[in-house]
Amino acid sequence: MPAIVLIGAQWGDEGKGKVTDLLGDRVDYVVRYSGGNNAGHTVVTPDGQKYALHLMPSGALSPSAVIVIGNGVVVDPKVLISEIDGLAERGVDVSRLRISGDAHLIMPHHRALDRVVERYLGSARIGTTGRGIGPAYGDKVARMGIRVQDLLDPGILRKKLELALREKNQMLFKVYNRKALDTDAVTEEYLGYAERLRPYIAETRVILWDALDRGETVLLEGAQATMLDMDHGTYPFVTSSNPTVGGACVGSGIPPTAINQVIGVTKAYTTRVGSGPFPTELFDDNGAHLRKVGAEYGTTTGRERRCGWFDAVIARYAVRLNGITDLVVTKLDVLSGLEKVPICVGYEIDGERYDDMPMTQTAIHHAKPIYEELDGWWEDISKARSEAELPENARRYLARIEELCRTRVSVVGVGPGREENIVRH
Ligand code: 2SA
Ligand code: GDP
Ligand code: MG
Repeated sequence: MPAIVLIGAQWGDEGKGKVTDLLGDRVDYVVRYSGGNNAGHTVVTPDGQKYALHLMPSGALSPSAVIVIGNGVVVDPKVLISEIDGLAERGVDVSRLRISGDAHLIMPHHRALDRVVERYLGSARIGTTGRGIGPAYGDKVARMGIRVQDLLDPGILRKKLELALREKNQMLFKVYNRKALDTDAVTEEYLGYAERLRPYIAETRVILWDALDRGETVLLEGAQATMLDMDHGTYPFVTSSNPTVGGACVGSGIPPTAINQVIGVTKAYTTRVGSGPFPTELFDDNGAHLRKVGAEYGTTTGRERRCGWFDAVIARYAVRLNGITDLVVTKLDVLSGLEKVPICVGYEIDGERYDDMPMTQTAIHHAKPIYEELDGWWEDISKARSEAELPENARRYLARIEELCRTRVSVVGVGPGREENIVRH
């Protein structure tokens, strides 16, 4: 029963979409298990076409896989429908989509609250994507959420919406000075979406269990990443779900015993969007090099990504936390042309050395990176397809990452294209 989990090992945008696409032909099912349309995965297909996917699993671009939106996802139906239509227009067969009836819906009040709460937080804001993710998960946990299956029962939909909007309109929106939302209008809007989504709604757990029983391969595709995990990341500067390996089981209904490979994706350097601690962040020309050469702008919001050196403390944390069996190091090509490529091997916090993540948020905010300075390389490596074709210093850099993370680097990305990789194992 092979299930593979794909996890972001940093703060997101490691290139997970490209890796899913790469695995494409080997997998029969691709499942999104957490997050919503805050995610942004960029895939460049062999014919040079670029796709930016938000809710649809990246497996949508491999022609045969069944694509599943699991129960752990929060679905903005308007965004999903426009993504379905956009892919269909470009010739992608979207009839392979299955959506769990237990996935929660992002409602207009969630999007409104996401924005006003960020404003309310001021300088303490999280830097969310503004897509309503946090408030939707908040209502899920408070047992006030509206689920995809509720779209199939107009009476229930209206009743649940009335309840949710009474609370939002009479309390929260008053506090935040927002105009009340109209139950009738929202019900009508969502019943329209129901008609479009009805053919795709299914009991996805049984579909996946049956697939595993038949020996088919299921890929659980992560969105966001380890350091954005609600429990294991840099709380409160995290997303409101569990992108880590445990979240893959919870958000899909697949048991942990079905998982036999955990692929972690990391960039050869580090980026982060939004607020929160980032020990190796660069504010100099090197940071500007990484942003420019790596085209580090958000796929969903277009925000500039913060850039810094590779942080082995974080990468090792992700390896241990998720049980990563294979590491994919993307964007090694972006480091070409730098005199030195430092790797952070530990932190100095208030005079003490840490090789692992410190316990408190305050300590992480005070962490100063301890660097090992490796020599850089000048060659363009985007044409390399085997390790032997890499400059010696690039090989040394990879070997050091492997050593520090204590897991094997199986694939190295040398460009955004589907074929721009070195497969080592
Ligand atoms: P949210 O909207 O509640 O999930 O935001 C909470 C934090 O999670 C971060 N976050 C992300 N970080 C990196 N990439 C993400 N997806 C997009 C992309 C981001 C974009 O692929 O580029 O376009 O801006 C993503 N989604 C959420 C977010 O920055 C907050 O720090
Ligand atoms: P995801 O959220 O993890 O799927 O990643 P994103 O798609 O948000 O961001 C990763 C970006 O890096 C995308 O624009 C990819 O096309 C690009 N990319 C992926 N792998 C490589 C690589 O090896 N080299 C370069 N230069 N770009 C890459
Ligand atoms: Mg992304």
